[in-house]
Amino acid sequence: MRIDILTLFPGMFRGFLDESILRLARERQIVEIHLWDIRDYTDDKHRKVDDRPYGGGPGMVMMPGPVFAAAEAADAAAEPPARKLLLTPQGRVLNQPLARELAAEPRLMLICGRYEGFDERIHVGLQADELSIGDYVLAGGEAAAMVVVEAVVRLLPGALGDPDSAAFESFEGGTLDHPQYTRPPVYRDMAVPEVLLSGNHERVRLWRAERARERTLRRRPDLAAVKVDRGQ
Ligand code: 6GU
Repeated sequence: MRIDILTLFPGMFRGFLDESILRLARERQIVEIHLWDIRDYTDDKHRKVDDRPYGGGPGMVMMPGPVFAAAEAADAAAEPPARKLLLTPQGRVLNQPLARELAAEPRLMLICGRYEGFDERIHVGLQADELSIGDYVLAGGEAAAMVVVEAVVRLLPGALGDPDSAAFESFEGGTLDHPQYTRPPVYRDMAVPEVLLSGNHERVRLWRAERARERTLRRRPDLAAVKVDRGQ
Protein backbone atom coordinates (compact mmCIF):
# COMPACT_ATOMS: atom_id res chain seq x y z
CA MET A 1 0.00 0.00 0.00
CA ARG A 2 1.03 3.59 -0.60
CA ILE A 3 -0.12 6.40 1.70
CA ASP A 4 0.42 10.08 0.89
CA ILE A 5 -0.06 12.53 3.77
CA LEU A 6 -0.67 16.20 2.99
CA THR A 7 -0.05 18.50 5.93
CA LEU A 8 1.20 21.89 7.04
CA PHE A 9 3.27 20.12 9.71
CA PRO A 10 5.19 17.20 8.20
CA GLY A 11 7.58 17.24 11.16
CA MET A 12 4.79 16.00 13.44
CA PHE A 13 4.91 12.62 11.67
CA ARG A 14 8.64 11.91 11.94
CA GLY A 15 8.86 10.06 15.26
CA PHE A 16 5.56 8.35 14.61
CA LEU A 17 6.63 6.87 11.28
CA ASP A 18 10.12 5.93 12.48
CA GLU A 19 9.20 3.78 15.48
CA SER A 20 7.56 0.44 16.22
CA ILE A 21 5.04 -1.04 13.81
CA LEU A 22 5.20 1.78 11.27
CA ARG A 23 8.98 1.55 11.01
CA LEU A 24 8.80 -2.25 10.64
CA ALA A 25 6.02 -2.14 8.05
CA ARG A 26 7.95 0.43 6.02
CA GLU A 27 11.20 -1.55 6.27
CA ARG A 28 9.38 -4.69 5.13
CA GLN A 29 7.92 -2.65 2.26
CA ILE A 30 4.39 -3.47 3.32
CA VAL A 31 3.61 0.23 3.18
CA GLU A 32 5.24 3.24 1.58
CA ILE A 33 4.42 6.59 3.21
CA HIS A 34 5.09 9.97 1.63
CA LEU A 35 4.73 13.36 3.33
CA TRP A 36 3.79 16.46 1.37
CA ASP A 37 4.04 19.97 2.83
CA ILE A 38 0.98 21.87 1.60
CA ARG A 39 2.88 25.12 2.05
CA ASP A 40 5.21 24.07 -0.80
CA TYR A 41 2.21 24.38 -3.16
CA THR A 42 1.27 27.99 -2.54
CA ASP A 43 1.67 30.49 -5.35
CA ASP A 44 2.18 33.70 -3.39
CA LYS A 45 5.36 34.92 -1.78
CA HIS A 46 3.94 34.74 1.73
CA ARG A 47 3.18 31.02 1.30
CA LYS A 48 -0.37 31.66 2.43
CA VAL A 49 -2.57 28.59 2.89
CA ASP A 50 -5.60 29.98 4.74
CA ASP A 51 -7.92 32.95 4.61
CA ARG A 52 -10.93 34.45 6.39
CA PRO A 53 -14.31 32.77 5.85
CA TYR A 54 -16.74 34.36 3.39
CA GLY A 55 -19.80 35.45 5.34
CA GLY A 56 -17.72 36.25 8.38
CA GLY A 57 -17.08 34.36 11.55
CA PRO A 58 -14.10 33.36 13.62
CA GLY A 59 -10.94 31.62 12.48
CA MET A 60 -9.39 30.84 9.15
CA VAL A 61 -10.28 28.42 6.36
CA MET A 62 -7.84 26.34 4.29
CA MET A 63 -7.77 27.78 0.76
CA PRO A 64 -8.47 25.42 -2.15
CA GLY A 65 -5.44 26.35 -4.31
CA PRO A 66 -2.56 24.92 -2.28
CA VAL A 67 -4.50 21.79 -1.28
CA PHE A 68 -5.54 21.04 -4.88
CA ALA A 69 -1.97 21.61 -6.13
CA ALA A 70 -0.48 19.37 -3.43
CA ALA A 71 -3.09 16.65 -4.00
CA GLU A 72 -2.53 16.70 -7.76
CA ALA A 73 1.25 16.52 -7.31
CA ALA A 74 0.88 13.58 -4.93
CA ASP A 75 -1.58 11.78 -7.22
CA ALA A 76 0.77 12.21 -10.19
CA ALA A 77 3.69 10.68 -8.26
CA ALA A 78 2.36 7.11 -8.61
CA GLU A 79 -0.44 4.89 -9.85
CA PRO A 80 -3.31 4.33 -9.26
CA PRO A 81 -5.02 7.59 -8.18
CA ALA A 82 -5.41 7.61 -4.40
CA ARG A 83 -8.62 7.29 -2.41
CA LYS A 84 -8.70 10.73 -0.83
CA LEU A 85 -9.69 11.41 2.76
CA LEU A 86 -10.04 14.80 4.40
CA LEU A 87 -9.51 14.64 8.15
CA THR A 88 -12.22 16.73 9.78
CA PRO A 89 -14.52 16.34 12.78
CA GLN A 90 -17.46 16.59 10.31
CA GLY A 91 -16.52 13.28 8.68
CA ARG A 92 -17.72 9.69 8.90
CA VAL A 93 -16.39 8.28 12.16
CA LEU A 94 -13.61 5.73 11.86
CA ASN A 95 -14.35 2.27 13.21
CA GLN A 96 -12.86 -1.18 12.70
CA PRO A 97 -14.95 -2.10 9.61
CA LEU A 98 -13.95 1.19 7.97
CA ALA A 99 -10.28 0.56 8.88
CA ARG A 100 -10.60 -2.83 7.12
CA GLU A 101 -12.18 -1.17 4.10
CA LEU A 102 -9.33 1.35 3.90
CA ALA A 103 -6.73 -1.39 4.35
CA ALA A 104 -8.03 -3.01 1.16
CA GLU A 105 -7.20 0.08 -0.95
CA PRO A 106 -3.97 0.13 -2.95
CA ARG A 107 -3.47 3.79 -2.19
CA LEU A 108 -4.71 6.39 0.30
CA MET A 109 -4.23 10.14 0.49
CA LEU A 110 -4.79 11.72 3.90
CA ILE A 111 -5.30 15.47 3.83
CA CYS A 112 -4.84 17.21 7.17
CA GLY A 113 -6.45 20.55 7.94
CA ARG A 114 -5.74 23.13 10.58
CA TYR A 115 -7.78 26.26 11.29
CA GLU A 116 -11.57 26.17 11.11
CA GLY A 117 -11.68 23.70 8.27
CA PHE A 118 -11.42 23.26 4.52
CA ASP A 119 -13.02 25.33 1.80
CA GLU A 120 -15.96 23.11 0.74
CA ARG A 121 -14.66 22.97 -2.86
CA ILE A 122 -11.75 20.82 -1.69
CA HIS A 123 -14.15 18.08 -0.60
CA VAL A 124 -16.25 18.41 -3.76
CA GLY A 125 -13.49 18.96 -6.34
CA LEU A 126 -11.09 16.29 -5.10
CA GLN A 127 -13.93 13.82 -4.51
CA ALA A 128 -12.53 13.29 -1.05
CA ASP A 129 -14.41 11.49 1.72
CA GLU A 130 -14.43 13.28 5.05
CA LEU A 131 -13.17 11.23 7.96
CA SER A 132 -13.28 11.87 11.72
CA ILE A 133 -11.78 9.79 14.52
CA GLY A 134 -14.44 10.56 17.11
CA ASP A 135 -16.76 13.08 18.66
CA TYR A 136 -14.30 15.59 20.09
CA VAL A 137 -12.31 18.39 18.51
CA LEU A 138 -8.58 18.32 17.79
CA ALA A 139 -6.52 21.34 16.79
CA GLY A 140 -5.85 19.75 13.41
CA GLY A 141 -6.04 16.60 11.37
CA GLU A 142 -2.46 15.43 11.96
CA ALA A 143 -3.06 13.37 15.12
CA ALA A 144 -6.19 11.94 13.46
CA ALA A 145 -4.19 10.98 10.35
CA MET A 146 -1.73 9.11 12.58
CA VAL A 147 -4.63 7.20 14.11
CA VAL A 148 -5.91 6.26 10.66
CA VAL A 149 -2.44 5.19 9.48
CA GLU A 150 -1.85 2.99 12.51
CA ALA A 151 -5.31 1.40 12.42
CA VAL A 152 -4.91 0.62 8.70
CA VAL A 153 -1.26 -0.43 8.48
CA ARG A 154 -1.49 -2.98 11.30
CA LEU A 155 -4.17 -4.76 9.24
CA LEU A 156 -1.93 -5.19 6.19
CA PRO A 157 -0.72 -8.76 5.71
CA GLY A 158 2.69 -9.19 7.36
CA ALA A 159 2.57 -6.00 9.44
CA LEU A 160 1.92 -7.82 12.71
CA GLY A 161 4.13 -10.62 13.98
CA ASP A 162 1.16 -12.87 14.73
CA PRO A 163 -1.64 -12.69 12.13
CA ASP A 164 -4.16 -13.83 14.77
CA SER A 165 -3.49 -10.61 16.72
CA ALA A 166 -5.64 -8.67 14.29
CA ALA A 167 -8.42 -11.25 14.11
CA PHE A 168 -9.06 -11.94 17.81
CA GLU A 169 -9.20 -8.58 19.48
CA SER A 170 -11.53 -5.81 20.50
CA PHE A 171 -14.20 -4.96 17.92
CA GLU A 172 -13.33 -7.66 15.40
CA GLY A 173 -15.85 -10.03 16.93
CA GLY A 174 -18.30 -7.24 17.75
CA THR A 175 -17.21 -7.18 21.41
CA LEU A 176 -14.48 -5.69 23.53
CA ASP A 177 -11.50 -7.88 24.30
CA HIS A 178 -11.46 -10.23 27.29
CA PRO A 179 -9.10 -9.59 30.25
CA GLN A 180 -5.51 -10.72 29.72
CA TYR A 181 -2.94 -11.98 32.25
CA THR A 182 0.73 -12.88 32.13
CA ARG A 183 3.26 -13.99 34.75
CA PRO A 184 3.51 -14.01 37.71
CA PRO A 185 0.50 -16.15 38.75
CA VAL A 186 0.01 -14.04 41.91
CA TYR A 187 0.94 -10.36 42.06
CA ARG A 188 0.31 -8.26 45.22
CA ASP A 189 -2.31 -10.78 46.37
CA MET A 190 -4.10 -10.68 43.02
CA ALA A 191 -4.28 -14.11 41.46
CA VAL A 192 -4.67 -15.03 37.80
CA PRO A 193 -8.05 -16.78 37.32
CA GLU A 194 -7.55 -20.50 37.81
CA VAL A 195 -9.15 -21.44 34.50
CA LEU A 196 -6.34 -19.75 32.56
CA LEU A 197 -3.76 -21.98 34.27
CA SER A 198 -5.83 -25.12 33.73
CA GLY A 199 -4.57 -25.98 30.28
CA ASN A 200 -8.15 -26.78 29.28
CA HIS A 201 -8.51 -24.90 26.00
CA GLU A 202 -12.27 -25.31 25.77
CA ARG A 203 -12.82 -23.91 29.27
CA VAL A 204 -10.42 -21.04 28.51
CA ARG A 205 -12.27 -20.27 25.31
CA LEU A 206 -15.66 -20.20 27.03
CA TRP A 207 -14.36 -18.13 29.97
CA ARG A 208 -12.90 -15.55 27.59
CA ALA A 209 -16.08 -15.37 25.53
CA GLU A 210 -18.15 -14.83 28.69
CA ARG A 211 -15.82 -12.15 30.09
CA ALA A 212 -15.75 -10.34 26.74
CA ARG A 213 -19.52 -10.40 26.52
CA GLU A 214 -19.92 -9.23 30.13
CA ARG A 215 -17.47 -6.33 29.67
CA THR A 216 -19.10 -5.28 26.45
CA LEU A 217 -22.57 -5.24 28.01
CA ARG A 218 -21.37 -3.22 30.99
CA ARG A 219 -19.03 -0.75 29.26
CA ARG A 220 -20.33 -0.55 25.71
CA PRO A 221 -23.96 -1.63 25.52
CA ASP A 222 -24.05 0.09 22.11
CA LEU A 223 -21.67 -2.60 20.79
CA ALA A 224 -23.29 -5.55 22.50
CA ALA A 225 -24.61 -7.38 19.48
CA VAL A 226 -25.92 -10.90 19.38
CA LYS A 227 -22.79 -12.99 19.49
CA VAL A 228 -21.89 -14.75 22.72
CA ASP A 229 -19.16 -17.06 21.50
CA ARG A 230 -16.36 -15.73 19.32
CA GLY A 231 -15.17 -19.23 18.46
CA GLN A 232 -11.52 -18.70 19.38
CL1 6GU B 1 -10.13 14.20 11.72
N1 6GU B 1 -9.85 16.53 12.91
C1 6GU B 1 -10.04 17.38 13.93
N2 6GU B 1 -9.55 18.61 13.83
N3 6GU B 1 -10.69 17.05 15.03
C2 6GU B 1 -11.16 15.81 15.09
C3 6GU B 1 -11.00 14.88 14.07
C4 6GU B 1 -10.33 15.28 12.96
N4 6GU B 1 -11.61 13.73 14.43
C5 6GU B 1 -12.11 13.96 15.63
N5 6GU B 1 -11.85 15.20 16.03
